[in-house]
Amino acid sequence: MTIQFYGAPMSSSGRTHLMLEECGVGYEYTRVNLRDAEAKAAYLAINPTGKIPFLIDGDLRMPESIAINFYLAETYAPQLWSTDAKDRARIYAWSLWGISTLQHEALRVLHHTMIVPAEHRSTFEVETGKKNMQRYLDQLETQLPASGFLVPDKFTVADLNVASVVNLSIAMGGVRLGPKGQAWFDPIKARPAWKKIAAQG
Ligand SMILES: N[C@@H](CCC(=O)N[C@@H](CS)C(=O)NCC(=O)O)C(=O)O
Repeated sequence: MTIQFYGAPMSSSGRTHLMLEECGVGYEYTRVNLRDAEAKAAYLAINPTGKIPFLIDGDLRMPESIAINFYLAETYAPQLWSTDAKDRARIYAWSLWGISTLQHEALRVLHHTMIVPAEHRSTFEVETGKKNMQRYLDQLETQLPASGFLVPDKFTVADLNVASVVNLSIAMGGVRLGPKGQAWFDPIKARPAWKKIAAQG
């Protein structure tokens, strides 16, 4: 049975879309227009949380981009996973750092520059978000292993998960990667899967 993937461009589903491409597995992509009330109502019947991404693989129905990516790596792309418990711990730690620590600040900036109504936007929130994003990108710079991969010695789903959040952070402006971070990020953006998904917007 073909994997069903629900998502939309420029959203949290991007990292799952990327992961599906990295896996080279067959899947059917349904673009969900969350701004269209009728489309959203139809989608709620499939995924009651209404959030994207959402993945259906046989009897497995799951939300949460990072969890989906772990599942896809373990099931379809063992080269992006690890059989070693300590390396898996590193995959979890980096991915959760990305989604909860770094992305929290990127979303703070996003909300106060583009999402909330103008009268509720706060310069303080934007400046604090940018300051914290830079602090975390500086941590990435100092903690990147010499191998140039987050989990020593191999490219894993952790690199992909964190790169997706770094991409959002840089898009928010006012932050930059250090030389080691840039040398880690550039080859990820040059991967065929990244180029394909980026071209779709
Ligand atoms: N932590 C979730 C976040 C999912 C999420 O909030 N997705 C947004 C789009 S970026 C969404 O579906 N928003 C629609 C809604 O909240 O109804 C993940 O990483 O999958």
